[in-house]
Amino acid sequence: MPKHTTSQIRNVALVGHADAGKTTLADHLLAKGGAVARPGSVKEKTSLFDFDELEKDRGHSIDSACGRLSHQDQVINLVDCPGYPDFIGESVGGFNGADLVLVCVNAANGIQVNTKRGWALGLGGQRARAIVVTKCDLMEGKLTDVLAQIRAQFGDRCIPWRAPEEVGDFSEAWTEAVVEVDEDLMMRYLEGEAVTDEELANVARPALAKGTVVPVIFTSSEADTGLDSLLDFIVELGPSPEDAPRELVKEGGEDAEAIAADPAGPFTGIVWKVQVDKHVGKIGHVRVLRGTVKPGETFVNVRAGKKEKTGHLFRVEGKDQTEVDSGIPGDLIVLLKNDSLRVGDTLATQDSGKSVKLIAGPKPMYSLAVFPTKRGEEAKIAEGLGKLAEESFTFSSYREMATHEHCISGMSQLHLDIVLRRLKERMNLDVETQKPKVPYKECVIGSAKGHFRHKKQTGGRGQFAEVYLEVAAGEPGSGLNYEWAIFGGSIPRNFEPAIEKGVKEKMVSGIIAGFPMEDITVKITDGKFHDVDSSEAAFKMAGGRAFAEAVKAARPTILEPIVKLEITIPGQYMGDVSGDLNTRRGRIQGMDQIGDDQVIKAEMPLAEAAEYSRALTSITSGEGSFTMDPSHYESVPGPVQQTLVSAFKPAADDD
Ligand SMILES: Nc1nc2c(ncn2[C@@H]2O[C@H](COP(=O)(O)OP(=O)(O)OP(=O)(O)O)[C@@H](O)[C@H]2O)c(=O)[nH]1
Ligand SMILES: [Mg+2]
Repeated sequence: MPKHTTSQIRNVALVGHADAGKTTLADHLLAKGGAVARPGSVKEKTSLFDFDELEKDRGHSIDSACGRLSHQDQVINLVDCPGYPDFIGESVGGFNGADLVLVCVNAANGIQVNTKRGWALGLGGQRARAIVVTKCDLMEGKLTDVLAQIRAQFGDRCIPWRAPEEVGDFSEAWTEAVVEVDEDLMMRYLEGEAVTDEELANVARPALAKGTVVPVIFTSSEADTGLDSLLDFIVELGPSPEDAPRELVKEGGEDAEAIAADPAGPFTGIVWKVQVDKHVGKIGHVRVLRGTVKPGETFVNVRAGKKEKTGHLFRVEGKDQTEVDSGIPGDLIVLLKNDSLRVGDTLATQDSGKSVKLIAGPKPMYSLAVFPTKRGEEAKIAEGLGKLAEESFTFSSYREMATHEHCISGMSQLHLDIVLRRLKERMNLDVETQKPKVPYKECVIGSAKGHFRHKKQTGGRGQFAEVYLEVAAGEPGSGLNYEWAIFGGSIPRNFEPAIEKGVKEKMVSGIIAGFPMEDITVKITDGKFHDVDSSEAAFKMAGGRAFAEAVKAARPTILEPIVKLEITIPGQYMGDVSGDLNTRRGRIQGMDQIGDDQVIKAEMPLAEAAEYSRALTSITSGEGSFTMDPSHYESVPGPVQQTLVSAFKPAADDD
């Protein structure tokens, strides 16, 4: 392949639902472009894109993969993304690496969950999109139905491009849509003047880039139809990196500044994919946006605030790496051994305080707590999971402070299974998983007095301390409000810290159900001491026990975290979803209709939300999705409190 310039590059991501035939299409396009002698095959486990053993085993894609071909003297980089919604994070990467996204629709199955999600990912990012109808061989004679479904879902801007005859003539609609990007041309068109083919061709590219038109292309890899048209489309209408400048923004999205794809400018790039290889180490896939990268150059990772140096540069095709001598704007290059890189990072010659605006993925909503199967591996596991999180837009690993558990979040059980399998394969670390603990809290809603007299005489020096105190509910967020109200020296002041320590220890370990206690006022009112037998230890003990006694009398309550949910479902599931919310102690707060979808705003106890991801998937056959954010704490209902209290086995107090 001869050397190319930026305007000759087309970066194309293939997204859509599982089984749409994306990988097969990508393999066939490579063969069309002469990059391989004959197309690889998913079925025969020879696909250039599904090269991973796990992918071969399962017969579908798990990771995105790259291929490269040339057509009409242009270079086309293909990024094939997996279609299972569990792996949508890979499509997010594809969107961030590419300038054109092909949303693939299986002609036989029509619009599916991940077709919609793939489509929706592009909405915030102004990425040019086209729809590729695949497997048309299975639906001959019925393609107008397929098109009708696409237009009903994604709008009338979806217009066939060089479609088979049976689809009909859409040239009028096409003209109407593309002239919209050019005001003069649109006026002339509306006034009935002739618009030349050349004029139309000139506005088609900007129209696609702006999304005023979404071409629909009909293909079949099996029957070899539409593939040449698709390649023509990519090079003729698809945006080059120059047509689709990205933006640098400050945190929060302000002060947007377009990044011109200038090979002479200061280097700016975005890490759109990261892999950690057992042997090679970290592989950072970088889309060059500006400047020319060469080996041995320093750059800064803006997020990490870390200087790094490029080593040898590569490009990747399937599982093969080829060394290259430079990367110009638009190139997808690979950096090795730059350890600070994680997906979404901005790399630049100099840190300008701005990062490349990203297309963000959905927040991962399915969480598990992980535990080592071998003792002493906690730190290694946290590190390993942290590395895996660097690879994914939709996987996170974190320590939950409130429960002291190490948790991971992803899109689904399957997604987390695959991540943990990698932890095992690459780092030889085994874990067990459990539902994460709910960070309950204890508090009191009333006030009460407490008293404890600690006295022990076991020969020799005894132990003595007596404490009277009062507790009352504190302001939310106030923690412990500790007051010393001893007058007349019934307890010498030097025992004050010991009593406070006794109270604090009880607050940490919890009193009625083992959860940390919050927001309480404790007033030490009276007590007794003994010149010889009183000690700090004795007062700590007496303080703690007096506190526990007072709390038990002050209407102790368990608080649970409540989360806000925003649930998006196709309208027909409304009844089932709201019925199910009721059974999970959910409260609907509002509803909105967006297109065919219903968006439900609701609150739900976190304890019930742990299983919600699974429940919603099963009620809506995978079509529903939701986001979850912490909201506030509330008292648990009586029966829940009883269950939690009776499950608690307090540690024996050592007298
Ligand atoms: N009839 C027919 N079958 C096809 C065509 N293209 C692909 N297939 C078959 O459809 C199945 C799925 O193809 P893939 O290419 O793996 O689909 P995919 O979209 O990459 O699936 P995921 O990786 O799970 O997202 C395979 O068995 C293919 O042989 C086509 O044009 N016509
Ligand atoms: Mg695939």
